[in-house]
Amino acid sequence: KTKAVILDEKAINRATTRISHEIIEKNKGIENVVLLGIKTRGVPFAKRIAEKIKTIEGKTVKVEELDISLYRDDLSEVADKPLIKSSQISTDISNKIIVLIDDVLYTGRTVRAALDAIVDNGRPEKIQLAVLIDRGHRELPIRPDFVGKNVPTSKNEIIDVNFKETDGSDEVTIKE
Ligand code: 3GP
Ligand code: 5GP
Ligand code: MG
Repeated sequence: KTKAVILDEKAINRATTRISHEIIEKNKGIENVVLLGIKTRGVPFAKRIAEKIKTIEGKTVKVEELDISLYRDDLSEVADKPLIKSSQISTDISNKIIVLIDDVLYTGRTVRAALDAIVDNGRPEKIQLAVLIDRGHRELPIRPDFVGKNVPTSKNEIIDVNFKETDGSDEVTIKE
């Protein structure tokens, strides 16, 4: 019921800018980097990072999309098996540095499914993970390389991520 704003538009923008710089720094440029956004909101987030990288480095980084659907009982309960609906990674990812990008990291099961999809597609040089919000409660040994904000949550809380592209405004809130 109660809603608290975790990130407003400016804070989302700053976090996106910082993560973009960190991706460039960690990889000493973006020569071999491909951004892989997890649908739905990982995709607009990935595109924003690509825009920032273009502004910072003057170079275009490829953005691909991965569609993973989850069996679950409700919004806060994610069941065991994230399902890869369709994965059209159209780029040859062999020897590329893949940066997986999602809005929220929770149990880690979505990322694990994404790793399967990537590995099925080729042998990347490295895979890294960027998320806007890490809400904790991992059930697998997965940790993000780049984080917008760590937000300790209880399991019945929900992080509401709104982007202009998908929701008309930029705001991240927490509610029960
Ligand atoms: P997304 O597709 O942008 O990630 O899963 C559909 C949407 O429901 C997700 O949008 C996400 O924002 C929202 N959502 C809120 N809580 C949860 C949750 O616990 N698990 C999942 N899978 N999605 C959640
Ligand atoms: P995981 O597989 O790590 O449990 O969950 C990650 C996926 O579920 C992400 O794609 C994310 O969008 C969604 N998710 C999990 N918890 C939340 C949440 O509290 N808020 C939102 N917006 N998405 C969530
Ligand atoms: Mg998501």
